[in-house]
Amino acid sequence: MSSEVVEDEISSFFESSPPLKNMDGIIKKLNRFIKLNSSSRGENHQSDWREEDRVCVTSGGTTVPLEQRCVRYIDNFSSGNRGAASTENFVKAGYAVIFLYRRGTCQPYCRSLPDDPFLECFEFRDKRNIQVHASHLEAVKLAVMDHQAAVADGRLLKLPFSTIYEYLQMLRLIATALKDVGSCSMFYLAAAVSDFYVPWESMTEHKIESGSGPLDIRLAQVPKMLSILRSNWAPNAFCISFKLETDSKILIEKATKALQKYKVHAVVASELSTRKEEVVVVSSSGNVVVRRDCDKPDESIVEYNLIRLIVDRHSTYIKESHS
Ligand code: 9Z3
Repeated sequence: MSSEVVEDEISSFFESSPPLKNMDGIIKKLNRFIKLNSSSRGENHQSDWREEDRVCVTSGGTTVPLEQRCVRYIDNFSSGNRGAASTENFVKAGYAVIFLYRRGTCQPYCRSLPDDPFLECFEFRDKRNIQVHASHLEAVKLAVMDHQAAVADGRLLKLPFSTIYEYLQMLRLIATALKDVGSCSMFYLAAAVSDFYVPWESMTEHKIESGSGPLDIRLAQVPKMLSILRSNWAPNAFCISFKLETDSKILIEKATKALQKYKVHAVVASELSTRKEEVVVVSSSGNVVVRRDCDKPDESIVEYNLIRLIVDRHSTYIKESHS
């Protein structure tokens, strides 16, 4: 498909999308966050941006509404665990993180809390006071401290989405806002983005009637935004995309194709059932298998070594683009 056709498809996707609620508020938050993490380098410097690293981490799955006044939608498996764990490690590495996440999925610093934290973490001391249960005290303390420090230092901005429409419009806003940051910015696209959707104009407004027998719905292909992100939205940003397959035999071949097609700097390839154990980072400098190591506390999640590798590659990229 020619690049003009792709661009036309992308334009018509955005033109027909329902407008983002609170777009102005999101833009304000974004600009404030990006400014906070930059400072003027003085008159003798060409750029306004201090060389501080910023990353947009996308996380969780996008929904595909079936009705405009949505009652039903198509969803996918993504828990947001990878995005949340990666965000924590990027903050540790000194990055300011824009965490674009699916509402209701895993949050940074909450991974070690029980799934139902309010019910399990707290207990009544007396009728007026509740306290954290001793068994969860350390985990809650760490989570609250780390989260507050990241937010207070201006290192974490959380922006939620639900639908494919919201996700892609917000990604475009973030890319546009980060454009001037150039090579110091990174896109780490771990969200599981729907490949198919119901175009807004062909979607029924009201709840689909259930009494009229089997339902036929035609799903259109979601235009691949990666190409326009790389070519127009943020051409100088370091870009990491993700590939997920359930058949390990085709995983590396698919990831390699994506690397070449979208000209991203690396593709992180995961197989569904082993995604928490290992990933393969596919790039032009070869393929690297990254595993977790349960014997070392830090390395017990695959994201620890993964982010170290990605941060290292990003530093090299920044140096090369400034030389
Ligand atoms: C991923 O591959 C992520 O690593 C996971 C993380 C979604 C597997 P969890 O959220 O899982 O921790 O449960 N994300 C991208 C998956 C994807 O849909 N990629 C598209 C594809 O494979 C390309 S954009 O075609």
